Amino acid sequence: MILIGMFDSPFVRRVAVSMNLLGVPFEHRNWSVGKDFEKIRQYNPLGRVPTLVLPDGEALIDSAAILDFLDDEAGPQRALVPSTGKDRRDALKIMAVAGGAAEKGVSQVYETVFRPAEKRHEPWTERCRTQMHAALAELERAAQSRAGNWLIGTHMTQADITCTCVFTFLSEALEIKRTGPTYPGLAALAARCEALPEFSSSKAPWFSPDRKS
Ligand SMILES: N[C@@H](CCC(=O)N[C@@H](CS)C(=O)NCC(=O)O)C(=O)O
Repeated sequence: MILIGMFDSPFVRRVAVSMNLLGVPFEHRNWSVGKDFEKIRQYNPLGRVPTLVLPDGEALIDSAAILDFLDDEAGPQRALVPSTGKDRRDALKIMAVAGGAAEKGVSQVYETVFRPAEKRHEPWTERCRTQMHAALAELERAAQSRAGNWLIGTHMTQADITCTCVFTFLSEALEIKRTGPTYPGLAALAARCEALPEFSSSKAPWFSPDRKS
């Protein structure tokens, strides 16, 4: 399988980490949504990442659909989202809140990357920031209520993976630690996950020790 997209995207990264945890090998195409837009569009009409190309050439798009495919292949015993009941509902809710925080973070990044300074609209960025911090506050409450444990049940689930990929992305791309409230419960969860090889093998360039900024 071929995973398209850079690991600075929390959506790409949660797919990569999930494939690592499930033992599904993949080839990685480190394509940028900016400069490699046309190449990505050959596999995904939206030109977005992640895109997962299966061995028969079928291309799956959107991380939620890709994660659903991976869980389906793994079977209910190994699936990363609990298969039924309250654990499933809770995991899906945490994933939705974390995914929303990531979208609001991505919107803030795109405001500076894709839009010239004179076309930026501060009230829109402020709205995104408010939504992102409200989502993080909710995730922080969940993390603190489960301190030292996984977010759901007794083992790592997609809730932990998604929260970690999103928290790491927001910490690094937007430096939320420097500019906003701190989230010690999420930071502890992320530190625990990021120490695992399944996470560390899919790190974005900003983790590089020689990164200057
Ligand atoms: N809902 C999508 C969101 C993916 C997403 O926002 N990807 C960004 C990179 S982080 C992207 O492709 N941006 C380019 C664009 O939207 O044009 C998913 O979960 O896969």
